[in-house]
Amino acid sequence: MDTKPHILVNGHTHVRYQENILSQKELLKQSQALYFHLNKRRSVREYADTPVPKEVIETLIKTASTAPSGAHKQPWTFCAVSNPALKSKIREAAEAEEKESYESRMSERWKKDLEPLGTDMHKPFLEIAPWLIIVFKKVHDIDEKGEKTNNYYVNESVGIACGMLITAIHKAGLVTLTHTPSPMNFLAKLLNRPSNERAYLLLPVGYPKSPTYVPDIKRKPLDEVAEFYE
Ligand code: IYR
Repeated sequence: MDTKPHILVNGHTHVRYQENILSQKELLKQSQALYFHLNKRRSVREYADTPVPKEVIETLIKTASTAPSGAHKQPWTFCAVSNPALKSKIREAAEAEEKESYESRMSERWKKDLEPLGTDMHKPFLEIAPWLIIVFKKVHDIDEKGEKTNNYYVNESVGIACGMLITAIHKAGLVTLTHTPSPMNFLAKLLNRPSNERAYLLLPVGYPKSPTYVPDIKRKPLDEVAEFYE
């Protein structure tokens, strides 16, 4: 058997993948344990103001940044905000957009669909949660010479990274929600982001207020979300 630690592909080093092969019994156990745990995840809108150490947030972001991306360009920036004055400015601007959305931009049908979730234009979590992570997508990059370079499948890549961030936050015992004030360009202005970055998603991160209540939603069963072709 060939057990070289690395090989060359198109002149580039490929290192050996560190495989982690489990027995079928263990495979089932691990996959079920993760499902059981992730099925408890809920979008939480009420937060405790209990601090979360910066190192935890750094680690969560490093985890998200392990996501696969088009041509491994990692076209994302995670902006983590704990500064109270900045959080207040974000809340003020987000609520101004949300007011406009709830009062005139969103259709009656859309608002009806949101009724069971109990959302409205008020976003106190933007000030109460100890951290806000604002995820920016990089529509292109800029090299050392100031020239534009390409990124690929940017929305897919950043969406996957956000999914991994949400998973990491839940696994750490913290909570979040996917907040999408729309339009989101006020975030690039408030955070002084360069012209190649666009706000993609805002995730408050913290401990849940206790007690807090979440809508009694049901998830679709497997046969409604999957088709098998065997
Ligand atoms: N962006 C608004 C509205 C909203 C839209 C959807 I779709 C939701 O699932 C929840 C809320 C807000 O954040 O309130």
